[in-house]
Amino acid sequence: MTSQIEHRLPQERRVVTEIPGPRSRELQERRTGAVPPGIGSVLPVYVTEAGGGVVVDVDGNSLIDFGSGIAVTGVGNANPRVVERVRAQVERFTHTCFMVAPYESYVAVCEALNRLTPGDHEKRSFLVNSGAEAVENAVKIARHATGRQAVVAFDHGFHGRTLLTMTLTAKAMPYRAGFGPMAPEVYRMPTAYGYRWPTGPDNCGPEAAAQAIDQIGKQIGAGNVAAVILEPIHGEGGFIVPAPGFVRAIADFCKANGIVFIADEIQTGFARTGHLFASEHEGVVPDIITTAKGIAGGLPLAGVTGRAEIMDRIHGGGLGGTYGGNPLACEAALAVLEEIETGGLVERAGWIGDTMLPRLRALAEKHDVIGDVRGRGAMTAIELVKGGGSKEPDPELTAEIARRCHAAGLLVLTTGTYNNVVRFLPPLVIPEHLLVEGLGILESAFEG
Ligand code: PLZ
Repeated sequence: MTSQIEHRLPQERRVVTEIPGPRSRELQERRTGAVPPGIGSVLPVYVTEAGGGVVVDVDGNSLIDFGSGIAVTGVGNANPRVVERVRAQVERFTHTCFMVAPYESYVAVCEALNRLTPGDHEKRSFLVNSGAEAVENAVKIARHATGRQAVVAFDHGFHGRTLLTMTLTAKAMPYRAGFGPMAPEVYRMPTAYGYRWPTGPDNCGPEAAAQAIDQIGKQIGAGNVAAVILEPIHGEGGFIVPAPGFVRAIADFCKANGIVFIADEIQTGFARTGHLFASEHEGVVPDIITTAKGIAGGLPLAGVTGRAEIMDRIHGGGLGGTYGGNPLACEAALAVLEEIETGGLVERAGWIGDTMLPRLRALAEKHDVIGDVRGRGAMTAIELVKGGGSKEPDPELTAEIARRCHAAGLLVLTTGTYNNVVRFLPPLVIPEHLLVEGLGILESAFEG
C-alpha cells in the first residue's frame, strides 16, 4: 500500500559514519555541560532534517524512523500540508492567548475533536500544551463534576511527569523514584496483561476486571471514585493491549457507578492503531478522552474532550493556560486531520500492522527470547525474555537489540515496566520499502 505523500527528503537509509557519528558526539559532549542527565535521549544523533520515513543527522546519516518522536509525527515529519498552514499562520499572528482574544482555528480543532472522538453524544473540547496537562485537566473536571476525590489508575499505566500525572503513573524508576510525596487520593489496580497473567491470556480480561472492581469496592468504595483513567493500550508500560473484555468491563462498571471513565488516548490516538482512536477497538465510549502527540504533527498541542454535561459544569475561568491551543499548533492540527482523511492514514496504519505483525510472529518462532508479539496497527512491539520457557524479562538483550538496530541505521525505541520491550511506531506515511528494510534490520539484529 503506497502513501500519497510526496517526500522532500530522499527516502533511503544511508549510514556514512559510526552512529552516533563524530559531529553528533561533539554535540553530545557540549550538551552534557548544558543539560542535566535527567533528560535522556534514546539515540544521541543530532538531527538536521526529517520527513516521510527518515531522520537525517549532522553527520549525513539517514536513519529509518520506527519511532515518530514517540508516536507524534504520524503524518510524517515536517509534513508539507502542516508546514504550509503553519507558515501562513506564523506570518499572520503567533499568539493572542485564546483567553484574551480568540481565533477560529481553535474552535475548528475542538469541533473536529467533538465530531471524531467515539460516541455521538454532545461533547465539548478545549486545548492545552502537553499530554500531562490534558490528563491533569481531565481529573480536575471529573472531580469537580462528581464532587468526589478518588482517582483510579492501573498497573503499567503512564500518564505524564507532573505531580498528579506522575502519581497516576505506575513505574517507580525513572518516573517516581525520589520525587515524592505523591499526590493524594490516587489508587492503583491490576491491569489485563495477558502475557503475564497467572491463569493465562484467555482468562485475563474478565479476571483482571473482577479483581480491579473488587479492590475498588474494598479499598475506596465506588461511590467515592471521581474517575478511572486507562490507556486503551498501555504505551510506556510495554505496549500492553488489555486482554479482551477488560476495557469494556471497566467502562461498564464506571457507568453503573457514576464514575467518569477517562480514556488516555495520548499515545494511541489519531489513526495510530488502525482506528482513529483505540477505544473503538473495544467498542467503548469514554466520558472524557485525552489526546496529544499525533494531533498536531509535532507542534505542542493536546486536547480534553468530554460529555457536554460534565464539561459545562466547570465555572467560567476554571480552565485554561497561556499557550493552550496556540494558533500555530491549531493550524497544524487542522492540517493533520486533513492529511489523515485524504491520505487514508487510518487504513494505512492497519496495513502497517498487517505487514509487521506476521513478520514479528515469524521472528518469534525462530527466537524463543521473543516471548510475546503484540500491538495494533502501527503500534506494535516484541517483549524479550530469557527464553527456554522462562518469561523472565531480559532488559540487557533488549538494549543490545536496540543498539544493533541503531548501528545499522534503524531508529527503534524500547519501553516497558521491565525495560524489555522493543516498540515500533513508524510514521503512518513511511514508504513500504523502508518498512520492509527496517524489519530486515531487526531480524538481522537477532542473528548477532
Ligand atoms: N499519557 C498515554 O504516552 C507520553 C512519554 C515520554 P506529554 N508518553 C511519552 C517520557 O518519557 O516522558 C504520554 C503518554 C500517555 C500521557 C503522556 C504524557 O504526555 O505530552 O509527554 O506530557
